[in-house]
Amino acid sequence: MNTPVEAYIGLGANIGDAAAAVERAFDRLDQQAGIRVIARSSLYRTPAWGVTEQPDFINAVAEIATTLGPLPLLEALLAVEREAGRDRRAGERWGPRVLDLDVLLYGDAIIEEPGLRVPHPHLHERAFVLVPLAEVAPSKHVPGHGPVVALRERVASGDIQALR
Ligand code: PH2
Ligand code: MG
Ligand code: MG
Repeated sequence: MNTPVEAYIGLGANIGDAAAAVERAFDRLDQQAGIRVIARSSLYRTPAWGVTEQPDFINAVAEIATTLGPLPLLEALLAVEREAGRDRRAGERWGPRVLDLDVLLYGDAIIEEPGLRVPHPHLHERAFVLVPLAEVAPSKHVPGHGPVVALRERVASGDIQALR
């Protein structure tokens, strides 16, 4: 067995019972072969970023330990999204979704593959990611950008509300 890698997953949803979808996704992640959930952030209600004319999101971050490589990890996330009812053919970029799972960080790796860029290309500028990430991994260093706490201090987060 490979040595597990510490990785961080962003969870988001804004269709239907989004909080329930995110809670369930934590469990489903933990049940995937090669993925163990180490820490769960609180759930946060966040205004939609990008396409703003859509319902607020529920966002959270999971710290995981995984023996999967980056692309098999992505495949496992997509499987959990599909199971939750996500149909990627129907979705517009940045549009509403029943569940979105993104690889934010994979160890200290920098990955540029078709379909997978790590660190997540917008991670350093999005409060809806940085607020939950700072809750579980404040001192984690984002390759190319610096410590999570420093990034989190730079973004406006007054409109983000912790739920539980
Ligand atoms: N995800 C997007 C686009 N906009 N806004 C918020 N608040 N939260 C998200 O997770 C989100 C978004 C595309 O993945
Ligand atoms: Mg996303
Ligand atoms: Mg995604």
